[in-house]
Amino acid sequence: MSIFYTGIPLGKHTKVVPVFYTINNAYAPYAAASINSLMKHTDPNRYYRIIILHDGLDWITRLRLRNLVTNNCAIQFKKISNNLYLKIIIRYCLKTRGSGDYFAKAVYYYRAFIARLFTEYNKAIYVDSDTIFRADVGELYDMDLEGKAIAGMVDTKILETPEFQDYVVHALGMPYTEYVNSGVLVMDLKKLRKVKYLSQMIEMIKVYNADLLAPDQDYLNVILEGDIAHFSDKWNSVPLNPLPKNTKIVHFNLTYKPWHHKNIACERLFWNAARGTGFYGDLKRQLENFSAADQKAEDDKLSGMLARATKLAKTKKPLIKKIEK
Ligand SMILES: [Mn+2]
Repeated sequence: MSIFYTGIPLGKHTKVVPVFYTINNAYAPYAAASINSLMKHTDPNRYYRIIILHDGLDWITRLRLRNLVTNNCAIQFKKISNNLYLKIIIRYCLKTRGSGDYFAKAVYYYRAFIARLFTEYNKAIYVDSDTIFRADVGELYDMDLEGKAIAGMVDTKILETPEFQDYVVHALGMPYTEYVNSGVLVMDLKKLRKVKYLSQMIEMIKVYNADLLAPDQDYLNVILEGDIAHFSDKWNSVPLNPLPKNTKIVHFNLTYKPWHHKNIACERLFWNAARGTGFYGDLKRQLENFSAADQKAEDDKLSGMLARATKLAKTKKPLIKKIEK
């Protein structure tokens, strides 16, 4: 029996869909809304296992998250700690700027541990906490990866911003038309174990020590270049108004946060999912308390990112490279 056994028998449910989130206490309210929306779109003939990788959640947060589960779903928590690789990542995060609060936290790197830590699974979904489901995640899970290590959505934000395009081409040394957003991923865990994804990333951190724009997402793209399948943006869509009918996951990426700003497209979807999670009041307070100073900090961060993208793109050779063995 796995040490993660949660006590809920599989019974007639034969198809288990493992879905990973990586969060800390601060991200828990958004993850709760995402999980709530996921639960509302499950297939009764499937069994879902939500696995939360975290750095220490307080008991009330765990309780609220546990309370979200329904009949054919289990939730389990795994604290990532006392790990040599994690120590290297934390040291790296402290030394480098990354792109500020949105990306630079060590918690984002937890997704790199999934294949290595969860050898009982051969395939899994990873999803950011700033997402809302409008369809069964099992449908995405069933996607045929055709031998590739992961599947993701080519980053639309990148495609429309020349500064980011130049960054990907020059600083990462890859075509920007191949660069995926890491907010929603289908992972072939067997393949990721085979290519030693995590140790490759650690090795590159040690060798290059590069101050990248979207660190772990950049590593993911460079390490797995050519080994990435692409899915449609209906599975990882920025909030749009009107939202195309067949959109299956809305990703409130970058500054599109309904808990910071009013009149964000698709905000109703978010608030409906947040209701009943136990975090609704906290989230409403975040919205009310978002100040002019917070707004300025956000604007500065975004323009700072563009300026850094331009600066980093001037490099003569890529800032990181896959280490061939
Ligand atoms: Mn995100």
